[in-house]
Amino acid sequence: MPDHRTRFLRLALQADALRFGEFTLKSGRTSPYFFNAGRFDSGAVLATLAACYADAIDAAGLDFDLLFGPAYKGIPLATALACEYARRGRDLPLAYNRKEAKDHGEGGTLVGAALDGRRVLVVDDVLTAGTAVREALDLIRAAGGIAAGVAIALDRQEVLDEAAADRRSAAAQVAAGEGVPVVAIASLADLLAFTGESATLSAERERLLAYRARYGSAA
Ligand code: OMP
Repeated sequence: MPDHRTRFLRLALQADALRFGEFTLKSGRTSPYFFNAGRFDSGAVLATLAACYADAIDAAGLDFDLLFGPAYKGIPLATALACEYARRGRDLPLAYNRKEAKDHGEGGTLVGAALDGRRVLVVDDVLTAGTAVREALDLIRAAGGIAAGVAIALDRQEVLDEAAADRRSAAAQVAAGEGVPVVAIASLADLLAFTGESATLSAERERLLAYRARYGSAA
């Protein structure tokens, strides 16, 4: 397992951003695990996380020239990543959106650097069905930006419809449908490998395997 995956999963468990139990997802599915990026709630933790994003993005060789953080959880993630790239000698423009349009002051829903003509990388927390990421890509294109890719922390590797023949993951469907690469620091497969190496997480691993058997993608 590449180092950034292990570092990320350890950090997520330590920060309580990755929890085991019983959780209801946006899709209505009952999941034995949940990823809450809101728990990356200190400067040091965000800096460590941002280094994991940068390593995953660089390993994938993504080509982009602006970072975009979708409201709300993508905003600190993209911001921390911009700081990490600056630390590595690359000063990237940064933008994000508001959930509600502002009708006074500068107005609008977009904040930060102009997207027009730029190759934009979306930085978000987790992908299940891909709805949140698709919305961000639509926003970027509407503002004249060029969608260059999506970077997420965790790819849950789920199918859209458990009864359908299409066993591609939602992330693979976003990549194919939107024509952009989708890169994750880690995936459910990585979490399974990680729990497989831990003596204390064997019961959790069994529940993850059962969940994957029902909702997991083929790849
Ligand atoms: P999709 O829009 O279905 O890809 O799901 C992304 C959203 O799901 C996130 O922005 C969260 O609101 C939520 N979510 C998590 O934050 N963590 C999880 O582990 C799972 C979900 C989810 O509901 O699927």
